[in-house]
Amino acid sequence: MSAPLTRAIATRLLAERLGNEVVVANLGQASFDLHAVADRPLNCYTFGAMGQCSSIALGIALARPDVRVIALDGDGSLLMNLGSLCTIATTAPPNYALVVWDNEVHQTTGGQPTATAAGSDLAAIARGAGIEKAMTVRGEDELQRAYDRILSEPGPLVVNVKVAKGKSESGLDRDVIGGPRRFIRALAARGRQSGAS
Ligand SMILES: Cc1ncc(C[n+]2csc(CCOP(=O)(O)OP(=O)(O)O)c2C)c(N)n1
Ligand SMILES: [Mg+2]
Repeated sequence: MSAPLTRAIATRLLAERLGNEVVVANLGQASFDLHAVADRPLNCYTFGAMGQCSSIALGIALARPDVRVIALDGDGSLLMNLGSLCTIATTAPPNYALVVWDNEVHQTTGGQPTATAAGSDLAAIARGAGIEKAMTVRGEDELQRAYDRILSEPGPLVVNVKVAKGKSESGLDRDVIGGPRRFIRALAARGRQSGAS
């Protein structure tokens, strides 16, 4: 079996394909890696609010149906807010995709195992919540096919990505005012169009 994907590589593979999509990143590792490989004004980094990444991205997707929104969540964080999957299924925004970096640990706080280490299957839980397009991917080829779908198909999609354990090699200034302000301005400047692109 080939070595598991790293979160940094999976993030870079997405970043290489981004256009005008909004990307909302989970607190900690997901934001550190996204900032390191592809800092851009349409990235929304989150701080402190464990569990809220999928919901913040959902709110943006519902408010701006003309913009494709991709959330980069963590397994531990999504497990803290599983009801979010039901709200995603109920509201079903076609411009929404949830990617989960499933490293089976709370990496940011020291690597405590999450329920996915014991077999909980976030893609199956998402399907149970009513999201039909929910899958688990391993390896670069499967991941690229999932990105094809995220960037072209109507959502909502949930893509649970099995990634290796390990800390990001980068950090991120905790600029809780300037970061969101830059994002809000960039999103406002992205004029409204007739459909998600
Ligand atoms: C409500 C709440 N509880 C706990 C924390 C501390 N905390 C920050 S990140 C984190 C772990 C996140 O785990 P996961 O979503 O799997 O992301 P990873 O660190 O593995 O990338 C924890 C417990 C917090 N910020 N907020
Ligand atoms: Mg994790």
